[in-house]
Amino acid sequence: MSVRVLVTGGTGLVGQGIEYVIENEPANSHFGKRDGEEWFFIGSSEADLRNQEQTRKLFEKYKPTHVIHLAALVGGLFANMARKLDFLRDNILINDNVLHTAHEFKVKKVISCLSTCVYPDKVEYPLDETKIHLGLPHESNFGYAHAKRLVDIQNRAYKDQFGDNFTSAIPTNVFGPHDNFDMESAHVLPALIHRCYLSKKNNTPFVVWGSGKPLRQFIYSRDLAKLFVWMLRNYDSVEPLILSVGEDEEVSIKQAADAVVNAVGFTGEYRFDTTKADGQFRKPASNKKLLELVKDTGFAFTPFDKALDETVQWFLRNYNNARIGKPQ
Ligand code: NAP
Ligand code: GFB
Repeated sequence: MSVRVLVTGGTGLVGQGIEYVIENEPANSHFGKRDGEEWFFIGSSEADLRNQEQTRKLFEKYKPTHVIHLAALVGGLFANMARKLDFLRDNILINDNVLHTAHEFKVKKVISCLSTCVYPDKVEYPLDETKIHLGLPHESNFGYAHAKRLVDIQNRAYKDQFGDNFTSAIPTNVFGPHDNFDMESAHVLPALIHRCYLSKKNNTPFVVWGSGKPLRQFIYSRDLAKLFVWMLRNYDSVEPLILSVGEDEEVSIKQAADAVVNAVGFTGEYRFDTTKADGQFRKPASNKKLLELVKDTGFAFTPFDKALDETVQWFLRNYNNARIGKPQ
């Protein structure tokens, strides 16, 4: 049986992580490409998924049997705070078009991508798969968070009424090669890597935004990619699945910034701009369910410092083609 996997958002951080894994892991292994599989990694230049007709044309072209749906308007804290309606509307349009077209084309499985920032801001920790809808998300990203929560509701409705095998993954903060390094819209690690690189190059102070006190869990895009490949082949429940490093891997933004300073080799002045927002203080996620499911696959997380170093080396090698925003 031929398997045709369409990866929407295939040109982004997570999508390129999956393409790297499929091309570099041993063929027919747990995470490598399997005989009879074809993988298609698409970006917005092929189809604007906010547009229903363009979405249909894309499915007619690739006739996918399986979809990993990653495409989204994505950004860090400050982008979310500045564009709550865009993050709500764009993602609702993209998700509804992809899920309904997948339903009409009788796609065998769709895995969509939520985020741990969709969880309620005030809930008993750690976060697990049962707590998504138990309260309002953090103020800073309620647009994105509600659009993403709706995917879980849509999956359940398609399953209930038509039996569609639609499910979702819930990653924590992701980092790695091919990320968005534009300091205005990026997430914290790519923003700090870019800013620290410029501070070293221009001999200027390295400034971290906020107090440095918030806590985060960071998963390497190439580790997350393996878990998406595993889910595609082995996970058939509508229940979302958290894809994260352990709770004990939670680090402060200060510790993350220290690791960036070390990876970039910066020795100059380093300070915090506390006029900038801290956002949600923490969103500690449990990966207990995941570890139980992948215990026989030999999967292991890449140590943070090694993953960060690989990301910095990729950034330095690809600075001229990377997403860096306005030239500095
Ligand atoms: P990214 O690097 O910004 O990539 C976004 C992808 O979506 C790109 O391939 C982009 O295509 C595509 N896209 C955006 N708008 C589109 C549109 N209107 N029509 C078609 N394609 C569109 O994002 P990412 O970090 O890889 O995120 C992938 C998924 O992971 C998203 O669903 C995101 O919500 C989720 N997630 C990310 C994080 C994180 O920390 N990054 C954490 C949790 C969950 P172009 O390249 O052509 O623009
Ligand atoms: O990664 P980040 O933008 O997203 O910010 P969130 C994490 C923390 O890093 C915040 C601090 O406490 C920021 O104050 N920070 C320090 C910085 N310096 C910087 C910087 O230069 N840029 C950025 N961006 N942060 C996002 C959600 O929340 O998590 C998104 O808004 C998405 O919707 C993403 O879900 C995964 O973790 O705060």
